Amino acid sequence: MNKEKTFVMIKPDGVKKGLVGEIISRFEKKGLALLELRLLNLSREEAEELYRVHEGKPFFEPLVEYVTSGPVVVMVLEGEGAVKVVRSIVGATNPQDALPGTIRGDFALTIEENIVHASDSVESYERESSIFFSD
Ligand code: 3AN
Repeated sequence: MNKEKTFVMIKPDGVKKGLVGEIISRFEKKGLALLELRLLNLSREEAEELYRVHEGKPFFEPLVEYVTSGPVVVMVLEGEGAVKVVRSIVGATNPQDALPGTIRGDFALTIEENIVHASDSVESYERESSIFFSD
């Protein structure tokens, strides 16, 4: 058994396009359990902390501006191999490389607005989820 947790954020474009239900439904249908769920507006500090690994890169500032531009939905999902399973449901970072059937493959066109963020490791999950959820 390799039951683990992962963190997902539906970005402002996902919320604006009315995809919250569709996205959560894909995770639920796969068999992942929804442990935490919040709709909120990210502060600049929260956005900078979430994307800390990208600090100094040319897309960092536009990325922070973008994720603070409207409401987002953050959640914690749990299940067997959740980190890897969720990344495969989400699809490649660049939606132009994301396969049809993945969230980015079906609903996004550009890397700047790629609908969802999902943790890339258990360590990232722990750091990212602690920004929004205690415990
Ligand atoms: P992922 O979200 O698939 O884990 P990361 O962590 O490499 O991908 O990137 C985080 C976010 O930064 C992406 N979701 C995307 O919005 C943005 N991003 C990453 N690479 C680029 C890039 N080359 N140009 C513009 N934005 C980027």
